[in-house]
Amino acid sequence: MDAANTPYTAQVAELHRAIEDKMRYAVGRDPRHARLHDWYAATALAVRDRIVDRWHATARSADEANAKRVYYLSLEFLIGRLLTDSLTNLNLMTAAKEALALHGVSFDQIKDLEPDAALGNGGLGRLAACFMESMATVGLAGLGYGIRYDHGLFRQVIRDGYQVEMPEDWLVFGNPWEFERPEIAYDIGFGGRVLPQDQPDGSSRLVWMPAERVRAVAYDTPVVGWQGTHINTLRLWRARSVEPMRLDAFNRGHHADAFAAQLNATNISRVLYPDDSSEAGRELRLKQEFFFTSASLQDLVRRHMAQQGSVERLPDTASIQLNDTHPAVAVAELVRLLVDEYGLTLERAFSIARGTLGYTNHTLLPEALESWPVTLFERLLPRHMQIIYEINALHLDTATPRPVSSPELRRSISLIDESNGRQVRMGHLAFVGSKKVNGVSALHGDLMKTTVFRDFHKLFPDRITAITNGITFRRWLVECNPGLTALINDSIGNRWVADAEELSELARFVDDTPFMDRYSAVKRENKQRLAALVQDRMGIRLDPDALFDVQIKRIHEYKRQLLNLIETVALYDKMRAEPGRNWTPRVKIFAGKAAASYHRAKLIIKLANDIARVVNNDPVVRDRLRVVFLPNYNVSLAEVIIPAADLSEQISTAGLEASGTGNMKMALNGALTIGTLDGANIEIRDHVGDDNILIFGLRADEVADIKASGYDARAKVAACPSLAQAIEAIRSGVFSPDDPSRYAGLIDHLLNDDVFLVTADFESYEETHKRGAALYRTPLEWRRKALLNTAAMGWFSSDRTIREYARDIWQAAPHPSP
Ligand code: 26V
Repeated sequence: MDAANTPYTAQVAELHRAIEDKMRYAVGRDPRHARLHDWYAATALAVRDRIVDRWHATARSADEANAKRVYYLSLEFLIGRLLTDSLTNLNLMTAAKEALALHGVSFDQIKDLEPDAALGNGGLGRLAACFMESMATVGLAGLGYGIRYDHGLFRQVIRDGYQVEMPEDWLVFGNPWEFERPEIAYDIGFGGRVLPQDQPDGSSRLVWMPAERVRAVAYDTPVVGWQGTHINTLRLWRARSVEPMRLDAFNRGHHADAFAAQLNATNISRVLYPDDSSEAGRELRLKQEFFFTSASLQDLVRRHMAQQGSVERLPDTASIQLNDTHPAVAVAELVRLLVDEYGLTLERAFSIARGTLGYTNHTLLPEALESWPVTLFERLLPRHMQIIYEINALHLDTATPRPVSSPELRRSISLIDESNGRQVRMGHLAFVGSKKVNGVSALHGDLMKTTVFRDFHKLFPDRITAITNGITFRRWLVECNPGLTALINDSIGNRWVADAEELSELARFVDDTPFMDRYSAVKRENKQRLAALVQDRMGIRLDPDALFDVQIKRIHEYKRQLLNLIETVALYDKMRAEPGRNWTPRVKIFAGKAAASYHRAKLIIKLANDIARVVNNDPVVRDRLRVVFLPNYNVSLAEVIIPAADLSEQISTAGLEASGTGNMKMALNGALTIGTLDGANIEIRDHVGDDNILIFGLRADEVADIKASGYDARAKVAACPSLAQAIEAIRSGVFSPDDPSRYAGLIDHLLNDDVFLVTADFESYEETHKRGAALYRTPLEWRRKALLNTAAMGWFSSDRTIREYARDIWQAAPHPSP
């Protein structure tokens, strides 16, 4: 059945029937006794059926067109839910709602029963999910490769104000969106030795004899593009043991031993690493990286061989994008496959690899740059270690445009860091093995050239590019904000969904009162929806007319939730000191997870909750200030918060947030940004204009200067009374009477070594907040600026980002819709 060509009433009837059939024959339940979860499962399966034919047709069309394949290798895909996404992109949402209603079931009741696929930590993983959807939308033959974790990112519970991590269990009720492919499986080796082996022709070559083998089994999930014209694949690998069990051990009564290998193997795809943690160097993580990289490369080389018959043309038929350095071992693994399995010379193999691979860098933070001890690498991947040495020699002696003779330069660009007990530098490996290395915003690209990759950039001046991130407007406007979508469609039609720059047409409505009234009404409804959620989950009542001031993202010192909290306290102090003043009512909304091992970030969560408790129980500020920390931030929660935001907090220390994408989502949904000139904030300002954004604080170059000359936080605090007072309140236990010294260490650290320049930016931040609050009191001005944000965000569609990758990195073109 082709949904697009079927009349609406027939669509409803067919879906109604299909859901009932799925209920009986796939879920196995009598519809009269079905529970809500059964209705969710039956609906998802019925929708999946409507995907499959076009999915197969897309694959055939890509084959027939001989389309260049784009492979996106990522350890993280932060997908969220798929029911609303699939129905929207298939244009079946209204019909599905009606079909369910005929069964006496409301769509809104079942959609929340779908667990989030939370196979990612934050921005990097969500970007991968947006890219998959945009590749399908623009018609690229894109295929995502990753790991099918049994458990995604931990569920965050707030107990007594503290974050507690609970295991996440998204697969307990099964996953209706995926297809297991037991026949698509590859063996992945670990450990063992590399031995010379005599060949029949008298020559000798090296052969890797792994000590251990683990099997990677494919699970495919269709990725539906807008209007369902192209449907691509996300292929996730699950680890199985090569042998199901050891029967001999079992028969001897050694029951645990009989399954030991199975357990060891399956551990590889057990859990997602909470990546933003400071501890690194765990063996299992390196195993995960090699596991999915090797399976993916074996799979794509096999596909290429089946179609082309020779590995030589790989760079013409395939582009492989490495999402950060997590799959950087691909450089060595692809060379190994080409040399050891296809008999190429190392030079030829390396040249093919470099013609095929691209690498995206997502952070400049030194502690986040991956490196592995040579000893660990050698033990797990002995053949790859040899190949990396050979690539290093080639790169240092011959492959660079100029011979690299200075020992200092050789040290700085070597793949091996000799200064730190010998480490393999994965960023360097990815750099030398890629045709292009890209940053995720203009500023980030520039900083890559002057900081981490400075010496590389001198040697390879054409390699670094900057392609600014984007977001898919289907999920981050059409699906999460139906009210605004309807208003936009009524005003300018719906072509903008595929051609986001058309949103600029909205600018001509700024003085159109009926339109603007509706725009305000939509925002208010979205705020009411969020208020209802907060009331329901936390028992806190929010005033939908207050300014909703939102900071939602991973908790990290560089993102400076602490700056926001200190400003909250300063505002609280002022409201208490002058309760009679005409304050702008404000709700401070926080959400985000901290890495389990990141103690200071977890203490910041506790501080947010402590401040919330005191403020929300203080009758003096009632109805003017509320503080909310919403637990368990994930994609689904973001979909409720973002449409309700008035003010978007993007306040990282300039130079440290590579891009940000939450900034784009909130601006698109009509929030004003309060932000530093960092990452994509700079480009958001360029698009929305200086008048429609609240910029404050030091710029990246000023941050660098201040850090170079030494910064004295105490002097700064002494000179700013509101900052001094807020800090003293936190330090002395005003918000932690049960344990007055709880925050003494946190505040001392801030005063002694304010690494992220919280105190340096405070005054300017507080001042800018005051401007924002004043502006909010002239609602017509505020909403005018909000609309101009929505209207100016078209460029930040991930469709644009993907087209730039296709043109500048992948040299890949869309193939016709099937
Ligand atoms: C990882 C780590 C690990 C060690 C401790 C410090 C630390 C800090 C950050 C990270 C995350 C690195 C990868 C990442 O998620 N980067 C984000 O990528 C987004 C998509 O490009 C981008 O919008 C965000 O600005 C960037 O932080």
